[in-house]
Amino acid sequence: TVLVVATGNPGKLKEMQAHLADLGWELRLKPPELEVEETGATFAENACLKASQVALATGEWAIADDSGLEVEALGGAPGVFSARYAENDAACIARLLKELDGELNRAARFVCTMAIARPNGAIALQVQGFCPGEILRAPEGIGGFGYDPVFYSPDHQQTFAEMSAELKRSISHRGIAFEQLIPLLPTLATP
Ligand code: ITT
Repeated sequence: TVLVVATGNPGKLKEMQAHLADLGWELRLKPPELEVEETGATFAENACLKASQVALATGEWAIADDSGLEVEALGGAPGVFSARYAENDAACIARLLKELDGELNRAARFVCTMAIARPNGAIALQVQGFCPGEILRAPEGIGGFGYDPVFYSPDHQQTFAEMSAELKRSISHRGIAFEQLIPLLPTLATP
């Protein structure tokens, strides 16, 4: 069965493809011209919007990920605005570090909501994963994408950008969401 991966973010796409590899589904990329406006107020609303609209437009099953960083000292910002916090990843990190300048509370968490829509656009399932961490005062590491260089895991004593892709997959918000999603996939359709 075809499953369209409804993301335009290359970093996310790579991780989603790795999580979904070898499950028997025929993964397809979202047509690049197909862009969904994220008008929802929550990760769940945006994930469902993206999955539904891409499924409807392609007539195939679709999976979407809406994710972001919630920083305690910023009242949960940037949250659903994580991708739109600044022009690009480097500028997003620069803005975050500036907002947290002098702040001692560095607690944060990554959130990931994943939704799967049927070919008719109906949402078939939705899961959510969280990963706690701390925001460093300067970037460390070159792996991953987005806020990874400033997101430090106290458990593993490294940032998401310093750890291997395998370790990130096993502990990240996206990994935790996939842990819930993967056992449910066979109940939706035979791949
Ligand atoms: P799509 O909607 O096309 O999937 P997007 O980048 O707009 O791409 P989101 O609206 O879900 O996706 O924004 C998520 C943002 O949160 C993303 O751009 C990163 O800045 C950040 N983010 C999410 N997961 C991350 C991760 O694993 N590591 C670092 N940053 C992450």
